[in-house]
Amino acid sequence: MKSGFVSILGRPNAGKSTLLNTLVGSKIAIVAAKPQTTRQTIQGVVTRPDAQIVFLDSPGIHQPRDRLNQRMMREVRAALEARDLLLLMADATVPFGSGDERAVELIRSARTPAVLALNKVDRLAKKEELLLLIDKYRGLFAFEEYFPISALTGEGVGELTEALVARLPEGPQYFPPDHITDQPVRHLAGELIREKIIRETRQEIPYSAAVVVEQFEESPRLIRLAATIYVERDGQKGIIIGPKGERLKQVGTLARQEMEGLLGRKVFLDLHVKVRRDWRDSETFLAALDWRKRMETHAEDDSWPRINANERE
Ligand SMILES: Nc1nc2c(ncn2[C@@H]2O[C@H](COP(=O)(O)OP(=O)(O)OP(=O)(O)O)[C@@H](O)[C@H]2O)c(=O)[nH]1
Ligand SMILES: [Mg+2]
Repeated sequence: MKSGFVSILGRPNAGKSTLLNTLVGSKIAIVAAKPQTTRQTIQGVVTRPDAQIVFLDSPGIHQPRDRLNQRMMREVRAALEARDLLLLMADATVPFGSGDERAVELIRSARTPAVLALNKVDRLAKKEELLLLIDKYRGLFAFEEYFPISALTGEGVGELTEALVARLPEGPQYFPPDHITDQPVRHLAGELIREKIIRETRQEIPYSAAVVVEQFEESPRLIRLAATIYVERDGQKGIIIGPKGERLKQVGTLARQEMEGLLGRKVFLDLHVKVRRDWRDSETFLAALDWRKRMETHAEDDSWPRINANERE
């Protein structure tokens, strides 16, 4: 048995969360076409008869401007430590820039073997560009291997997984086969609401929205949840609610439908919008959003159940 810990790192929008979902075969991480979607690391576990890989999806590597960004970069740095392997992902459809150089710099500083995945090859018209890009990266750091992939279609993901397994040490199966993530269902539910907000709104709204699940009650056929969407300013509240409440209704419907599909149960969703001025710079508010901290406080509380593979539909 081979097993180990692999962090997925890269710039915002590279496709890290998409890859995590493809690897695990279930949607556990939210995905959106706008950068800085992922705010906290999430574990995704792949178990096969001969191997178990514990992946960690991390926020995009960027220059922090506020306290939320600083916390996100702290999550990135934590994801560099005590790993067997690092997987740097880059979007092969956008030109190499100084942000990519900084990402390589971070990888180099970790002193852990790293593999490079060049993503979104399904959208790449000229495959020669891949070779140039690989040369560029090779000049900056000696990656163990280079893989063109599409996290979206799954192209190249099998080869990548085999290469990762081959480089992992012999080890135990750390988690039972039905353990696919450390994230509680309650947090994923809040994240799905946030994903719909990111997709349904524009400009600064995606970055100004946070979701707190206030109530989460499970029964065999039904999940009842109430969540508050926090925005930073009064004007943003009106935008999220939309004319005649239509945008909020749309966000709620899309989130509910996806939750019902993922959890195989009917969901009652109650959404509210509140203003919490400049919450991105409020340490107390940011600490309250940290689901790992909240799980510690609610360790004995069954309103924070974990997700397991049995719940996949
Ligand atoms: N065409 C194509 N699009 C992709 C692929 N992988 C990801 N995407 C798209 O790229 C966008 C960003 O994907 P995410 O998985 O959210 O990227 P991320 O690296 O997790 O981004 P952050 O969480 O913001 O750091 C989404 O619109 C995805 O659908 C791919 O292989 N091909
Ligand atoms: Mg992400």
